[in-house]
Amino acid sequence: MIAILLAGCGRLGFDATGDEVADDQPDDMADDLPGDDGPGDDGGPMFDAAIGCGSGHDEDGDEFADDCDRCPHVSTLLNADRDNDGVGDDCDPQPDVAAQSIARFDAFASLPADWAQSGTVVKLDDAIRLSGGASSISRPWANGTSLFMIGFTVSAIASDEALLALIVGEGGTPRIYYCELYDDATSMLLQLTYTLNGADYIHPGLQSTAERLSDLSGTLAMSTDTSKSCRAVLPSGAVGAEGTVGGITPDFFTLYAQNAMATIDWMIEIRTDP
Ligand SMILES: [Ca+2]
Ligand SMILES: [Ca+2]
Ligand SMILES: [Ca+2]
Repeated sequence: MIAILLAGCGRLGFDATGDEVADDQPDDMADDLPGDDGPGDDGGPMFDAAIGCGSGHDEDGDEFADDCDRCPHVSTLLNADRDNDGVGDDCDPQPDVAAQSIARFDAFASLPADWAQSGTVVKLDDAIRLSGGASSISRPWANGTSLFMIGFTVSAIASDEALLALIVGEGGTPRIYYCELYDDATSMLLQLTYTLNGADYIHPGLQSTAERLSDLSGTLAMSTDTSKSCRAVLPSGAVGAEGTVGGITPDFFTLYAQNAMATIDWMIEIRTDP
């Protein structure tokens, strides 16, 4: 009864986990559960105020603001991070190795100025839309090990070959590689693709998918580790393709849609330190 009364009075100093750190203190992640501080005043905002997070935007709706959220694209109750590297367990490619950082998260509540646009790029409410024959946004990216991931919806495709791709490459050269969902108008593949000359396209990794690209929502992720990988999580489940890509030292990253109307809800880059 005492605890209930305290909860009803704003929970000042209340300690649900009994660890002698009040819920509203910034070091008390364990009991910063959404809802534990009362309606409208629960774990995320309380925590945010405590450590000064101020993005005011919560892409995944878990009440941790994007800039305080250790997986800003994955709704989680605890925001737990057991290796304490700043990337939450639910999105850390090595959750027990403290080597990752969130290098970039774009919720596309706005389109940051460092994205260069090409083709038809439309800013929506909390998303961007790439449409037409060939549209993209690009920004500089130094070669290294990163995991790029997007949340997307493709609402329509042209009857021609359509694709949605994450691309890295060397500016001013044809040397690029893709992680792409490629619909050839009869079926769809998840492909790791590269070209060194802009004419020959090689697929070191390739998997068929149950879905077609049109009317499809999911996530698409590319890892730029030594062995490159491309992975999609689709309504039918996860599909992956990986292989070796040599001879490319990327200096840009691109989100690209061809013959497709693709809405990109968010993009995250999780960097792994050497
Ligand atoms: Ca959040
Ligand atoms: Ca989250
Ligand atoms: Ca971590």
